[in-house]
Amino acid sequence: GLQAVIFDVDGTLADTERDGHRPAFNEAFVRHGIDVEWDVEHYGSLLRITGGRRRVAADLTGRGWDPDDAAATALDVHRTKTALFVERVQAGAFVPRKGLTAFVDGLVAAGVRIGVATTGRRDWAVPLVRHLLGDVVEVVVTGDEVERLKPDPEAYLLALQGLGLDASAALAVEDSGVGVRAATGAGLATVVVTNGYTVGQDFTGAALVLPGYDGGPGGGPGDRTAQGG
Ligand code: XBP
Ligand code: MG
Repeated sequence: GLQAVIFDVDGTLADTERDGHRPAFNEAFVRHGIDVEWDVEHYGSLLRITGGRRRVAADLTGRGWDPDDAAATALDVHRTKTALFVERVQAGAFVPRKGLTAFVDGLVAAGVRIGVATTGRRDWAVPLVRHLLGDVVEVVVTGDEVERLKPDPEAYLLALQGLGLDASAALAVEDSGVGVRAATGAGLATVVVTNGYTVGQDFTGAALVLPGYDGGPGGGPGDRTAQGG
């Protein structure tokens, strides 16, 4: 039977992208004197590029920057962005998605173990996971531990390894098409809990697609406002 559930972080545990990472990137651009501001819609389209550093580099290259300059600047901007985002996490700026806490409590009560697989940076991901889920999480795999970011399955494979389980004994919970490819690529049955940025993406291979943890509409953070998708 089911022995563990492995959760993605961004968009799955909390609504961290639109009002979290995005403004932190924008503040980092300001601090580095770069005249770039990512609005909600543009950031949504950039989310197909995983990894904040790669996302910045791709955007700058798209604006005509030399690729080497873009890569070097992305490294600096992303370092600043990470520090800013850690501050937001420490300030308690993020809350669990509606219904998540009850869902996880139910799993733990049923003896199901909890893991996390993100390819975001460890500096912010570990404190955020502790803040959102407390100490029920046994294994946290982050972008610092993998060679290849999602949609590569590496993060999920490492999480399974950390739990000592085969994919057949676990379930993944994701919010995005990129995440579904990573999780199913690791052989995991995958439940998608959509949000405003991800609803309508290609979830081919997912076992189930839900609008929220508590079933009904309004269960997703993106339901607070229209975000496109
Ligand atoms: C989410 C990402 C990350 C975050 C920003 O990854 O793609 O890039 O948007 O975090 P996942 P960083 O789906 O694996 O959670 O800036 O630390 O990359
Ligand atoms: Mg996600």
